[in-house]
Parts: sequence; C-alpha cells; structure tokens
Amino acid sequence: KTRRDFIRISAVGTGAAALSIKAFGSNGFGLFKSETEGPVSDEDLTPYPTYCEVCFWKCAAWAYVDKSGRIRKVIGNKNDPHCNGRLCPRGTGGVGMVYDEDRLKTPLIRETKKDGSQYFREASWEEALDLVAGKMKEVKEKYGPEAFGLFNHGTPGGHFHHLLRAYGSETNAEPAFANCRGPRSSAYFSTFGAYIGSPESTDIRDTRCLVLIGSHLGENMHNSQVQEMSDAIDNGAAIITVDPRFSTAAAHSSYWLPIKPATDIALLMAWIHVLIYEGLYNKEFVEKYTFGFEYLKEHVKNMTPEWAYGITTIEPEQIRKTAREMAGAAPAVVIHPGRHVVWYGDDTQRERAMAILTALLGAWGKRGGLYLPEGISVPHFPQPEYPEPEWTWKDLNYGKYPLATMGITTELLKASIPRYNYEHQVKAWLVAGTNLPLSMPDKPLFKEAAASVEFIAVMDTMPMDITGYADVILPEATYLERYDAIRSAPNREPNIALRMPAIEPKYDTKPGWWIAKHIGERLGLHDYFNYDDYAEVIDWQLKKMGTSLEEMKKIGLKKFPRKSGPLYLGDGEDFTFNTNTGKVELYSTDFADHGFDALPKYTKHPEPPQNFYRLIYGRAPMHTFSRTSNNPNLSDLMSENSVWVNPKVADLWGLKKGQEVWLKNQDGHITSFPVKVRVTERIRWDSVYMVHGFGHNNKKLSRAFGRGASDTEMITNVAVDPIMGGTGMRGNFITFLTEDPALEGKEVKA
Ligand code: MGD
Ligand code: SF4
Repeated sequence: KTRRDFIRISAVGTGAAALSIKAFGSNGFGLFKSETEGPVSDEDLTPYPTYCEVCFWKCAAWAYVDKSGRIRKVIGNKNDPHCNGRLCPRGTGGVGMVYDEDRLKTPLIRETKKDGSQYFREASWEEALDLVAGKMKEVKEKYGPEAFGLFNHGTPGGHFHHLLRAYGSETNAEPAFANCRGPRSSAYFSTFGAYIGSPESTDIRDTRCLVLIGSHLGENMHNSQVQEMSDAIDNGAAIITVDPRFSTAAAHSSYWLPIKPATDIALLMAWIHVLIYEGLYNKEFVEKYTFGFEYLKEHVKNMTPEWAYGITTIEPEQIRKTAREMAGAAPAVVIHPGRHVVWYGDDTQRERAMAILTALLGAWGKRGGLYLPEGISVPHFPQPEYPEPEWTWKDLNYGKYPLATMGITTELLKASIPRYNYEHQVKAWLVAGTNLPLSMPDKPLFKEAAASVEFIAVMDTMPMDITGYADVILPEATYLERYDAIRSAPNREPNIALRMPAIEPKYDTKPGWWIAKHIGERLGLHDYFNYDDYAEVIDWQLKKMGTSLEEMKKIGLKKFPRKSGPLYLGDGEDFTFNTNTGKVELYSTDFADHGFDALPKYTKHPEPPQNFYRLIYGRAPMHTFSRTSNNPNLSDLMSENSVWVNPKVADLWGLKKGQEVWLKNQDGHITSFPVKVRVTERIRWDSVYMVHGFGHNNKKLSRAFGRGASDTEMITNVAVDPIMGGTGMRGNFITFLTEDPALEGKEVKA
C-alpha cells in the first residue's frame, strides 16, 4: 500500500453553459458560438490577440469578446504564417476550454481522514502556495534542490521551468523530447548540424514531391502545413505516403505504400540504393556539401529493392518508381521528417536515413525542399544568474544516451524510484501542462514513481488523470485568460506573437506566471520575479525588439526582416555546416565517435505472436493528445475513439462494426474501458489502429471519463533508442476480449 491513494478529485462548483457547434465554414475551419445567446455583429465585439494552446503549432489568433465579457469566437490572425488567418477545428473550438464546466476552479489539497481514506479539499491560494513553497524548502534542506524534479510541457511548463532554475534545480523533462520528436533532433543535427524546428522548415507550399513516412498530415492537423499540402496537391505535386494504414494523406496521394510496420528503414535504404546505383542523386550537391558518400555507396550496395521487398512487402517496381519520382522532382522534394517519431527504438537511425535521402536529392536549403528558417530571439528580462545545480537531467542520461539534448521523462521516473539505485534521486515533482498517465508509456513505471516520491504538485486547467496523483492541485487560468511568454518560432520570416488575456480568469484560477512568481516569492527569489504583472516583462522585451505592448495589442503578430540571408541556398554557394567535418554528414562521425552505426541499417523487430496484432495509434483532426477529449465543442465532434480492425481479422474473431471489445496486450494488461470496433480495409490485417488520447479514468471529466480506450495502457513494452533515449512505443501487440474481463474475474492490470 502506498502513501497516496490515487483518488480522483472531488467536484467543486457548478458549471457555465457549454458551447456547441453552430456552423462550419466550407473549408472545414468553422466557428463555434454560444447557442445560449443570440447572434452578435463584429462591431459589438472587442478583439484581443492570443496564440492558440490547443496544440504546439501555436497559431496566432484574435479572441472576440462581447459586451457581457463572453468570448464569442476565436479567429486566426491573417498575418500569421502558422495559420494564415484560419484556425483548425481544435483552435476554433479552443474556447471550450474556458467554458468547460468541469474545469479546476480552486486550489485543492489532499487530506487523509481518520480511517485512512483520502480526499481533496478546497484551499485558498495562500495555503496552497505555502504548502508548495514549504515542500520545496524542505526538499532543498534534506536532499538539495536538484531532488525536486519538473515535468513540463507548453507555455505553462515554461513558467515553472524558470521557477525551478531560480530555486537551483534543472532536473526537468518534457514528453516533447523522449516521447515525441527527440530522434529527429539528434538525427538531423548529426547530419546537417541543424535542428528541424517547430514549425518544421518544410517548404511544402512549393514542393513538387512530398514524401510522408508515417506522417498523417490532415489527421495530424498542423495548420499551415496542412494548408500547404492542400495547395501542393492542387498544384500537381506528387505525394508518396508510406503507412500501414490508408490514412487521409494516403487517400490524397499519388502513391500509397502500405508498408509492413517496423520496416521503414529497409525501404529508405532501398530508395537510397536506387538513387545512387541508377545515378539519380544530385551530384553537384553531394560533391560540394557532403561527407562520406563512398562509404554510403558501399554500405547500400546490396540493399536493393528486391532485398527490401522481402522485408517491407513493397513491390520492387514500386520502390524504383517512387525513387525515380523523387529524383524527377528534385531538389523540390520534401522528405517530411515527421513529428511523433518514437516507434521502434531505432528511430534516430530511421530519421538519419530520411536526412540522408534529403541530402542525396539536394533538397536541403532548396525551394520546395527544406528552407533555411530564421527566428528572432526574445531578450531576457533582467534577473540574477541562475544558481549552478550540482547535478541536472544530464547526469541522469549521460553515459547511457550521449546524444540526448533534453531531459528524458522515463529517466526522471526511474530516478524517482529507489530500487533503481540511481546515483542522483528525485524526491518530489512539479507537473505543469502534461497528463503523464496518458502520455507516458509503461504506466506501471509511472505509477511506481508517483508512489515513491514524497510530494507532487500539479498545475493544470482540468481534473485530468494526473491531478488524481497530486498532493496539491494548482488550477491554472486557460490561455485565453492570461499573459504568457512571447511566441517566437523560426519560420520563413522571423516573427513574434502576443498572448494577452481576453477575459479575466474565471473562478479562482490564476495564470502560470502568477503561480510561479508567488511560489518564488515565498522562497526568497524575488529578484527572479521582479514585476507585479507579466505584462511588464512583455512590454520590456517588446520595447527592446523595437515594438511595444501597446502596438502588439493592436496587431497581435509582428514580422521582422531576415538577417541571415535568403530563404534558400544559392546555386554553388559556399556553406559550412555545423558538423564535425563542416559538411553534410552522410557518414556520421558523431555517431561513430559514440560507438553507434555511422550509417543506418535495418534491424528486424519482433513480430506479433499468434492471435495478436501490432498496435498503431495516431491523431484525429479535432483532438490533441488527451487534452481535448472533454472539451464541450470538440467532444461533440468526436467523443470516443474506436479500434480499426481489418475485415479479415473481424471475420476471424466474429467482430461486428460498433461491437465493444476490451484490448489485452502481450504483457497481460487489459484496457480499463471497452472500445468500439471499426471494421475497415484501411488497416493491414497484421495491425490495429487507435486515435490516441481517449480512455480517461477521472470521473470528474463528465464527457471524457470512460469514453473509448487508452492506447497508452497497452504500451508497456518500450523499445528505448540507445542514441538519445527515445521511448519506442510501437512494439506492442494486442488481442481482443469480447467479454467484460471484470465479470470473468480475470486479473486486470491496466
Ligand atoms: P496532453 O495529453 O494533451 O499532452 O503529452 P502531454 O503533454 O501530456 O496533456 C496536456 C495536459 O496539459 C492536460 O492535462 C491538459 O489539461 C493540460 N493543459 C492544457 N492546457 C493547459 C494550460 O493552459 N495550463 C496548464 N497548466 N495545463 C494545461 C503529449 C506527448 O504525449 C507528446 S508531445 C507526444 S508526441 C506523445 N504522443 C503520444 C501518442 O501518440 N501515443 C501515446 N500512447 N503516447 C503519447 N505520448 C506523448
Ligand atoms: Fe490551435 Fe489548430 Fe493551430 Fe494547433 S493547429 S495551434 S490547435 S489552431
């Protein structure tokens, strides 16, 4: 029995009227408006600039507020390259986060009754902040500040990161690295000496050939990218989609290659073979800019399309044809680097193969390939230097994952569990803006870690599953109710966007910056929080950048001229890459130095056992991870996920459309909730597919609780990438239970 009961929080307060959909625009990017109030003309509305927090594309937008102080709509900022004036359904429906009646409304503190049972009681901010600051002091005295860890994500996580650094710890990790795009960072950096940022520097708008390796743009709604893809299709670009599932992108593609899961590296190497041995690669680019071509040529000598056919099930002629299609379009080819790329544990090598292909096509720094992005840095508000911690997240990784550039979530979990015997141990957590029980693979590990630490404080806007593990819950105001850090992301043109409150925070909620500051003040860290309102920080920064809060309130988004030179590399232009050799490294000296394969190679991954199917998962256009499942607007559009099953498999099991099944994985874990079957030819017979983010287990989520099943519960086998610690999640296999396992008295290990 653990100290914490993992109880679900108690209900507090009554809700505001839910919003529902009124209209959709013809382009699918529609408006959500209140049905409880009549129509209102734009003249009666006041626009406030913001940027969207529903996903990490961060589209700049205007929130329109009526005279009664209600947000009536959120519209994209037409000058913003992230959205070009159009928000995706999630961004438009984001206002549902404000008016969701299930929101966290006041601080809550865990209490234990005399009989040992636990509950959450409402608390004042004074009390909640005192408690967090008190624990931070205690941990510092007992173990040193480094023992206080932080799981952070998004802008709320940023404020807590600042607090943690000021306090003396840099023991943090966010799921966006090891559970998402870390392998791509390490791979592109080792090849080109540059990262693929966010938004990705893919020049889809001008491409002649877009290659998607398991990227499901269109379902994965990265706004401007989807818009550009749609333009590229209109302009006749060839789309090559490699996916075991007939995705929306596959449906719009010139070529759909329904690859056998876990074999993509073989296909990529065969493409490289064809380009080299048919002499189709860009010789000038390779000669001028790359290192290691001869090694590569020798390495892929036997990796023929016939060899790859036996592995991938893609016909050799299809492999040749698609390679020639790319070569014909080069250099205007985008090999899309993907985003959530932690699949099989050799993901950095798959990403390397994609980077190498890009180089062979001469598509780096070229129109229609990858452009040269530029961002503008936001000046640091004056503050003392952060104290130097005795150890950081790096000490939890290094040695094991030498090319990790950020903290690894699973390492932070393991460091929290004494039996792992880490030299450096984590004793308490802050969690800000991440719902770990639904986003971390290996839930048993998460649960053990949560049970091991002495204290957990969670800052969230919703009573998500993670809040059930907290000792204190800090309810944050939503993004439409607060100031936040200035958005500055690299793009074709450097630009910044402002987020300011459109309305006052509802209930007793507070912005993240306020919460971090008031904890900081209690710890004597005033000099790091030397402002009364975050608006002062933003105004100071904007003035240094040649604008002001006043101006940004009127325009929301500002572009700056490029300083680094043109968007594309000139023909024959000299360029030194930030790698060991100063060249594009087809052969990675960095990988070789660290004892890793300098050239990617295919390795075989385990196959599903008999009667089991590989679990693949992805996104739906109206949802982001687990954060939107309870949003009144978005759950209206899609309220649960389903499990996609090939008709052959459905026949074998006697499964019917809409039938509820429980899933059980190779380790005996069973989903907490049943999920409906969708019988479809769009998935291969050896795999099943689910949209990620459903199967919430917190009763306080009135719309999301128990709706659909959690793919995460089925991911207990994690294939760790030895290069950067990525958590490969697609080596899990499921089978079907058609009867309720609880009734059958089977052990339920979810
Ligand atoms: P969400 O599940 O959306 O994303 O993982 P997470 O970062 O955990 O949870 C976000 C949390 O932040 C929610 O609790 C939400 O209520 C809260 N939140 C939202 N807005 C705010 C706010 O303004 N303030 C505060 N304080 N909190 C807020 C994402 C991660 O998951 C990523 S990036 C990827 S790519 C992976 N995807 C993935 C997958 O596809 N399948 C599986 N099985 N696991 C995955 N894990 C990874
Ligand atoms: Fe918001 Fe959609 Fe843009 Fe993401 S892509 S930031 S959800 S509008």
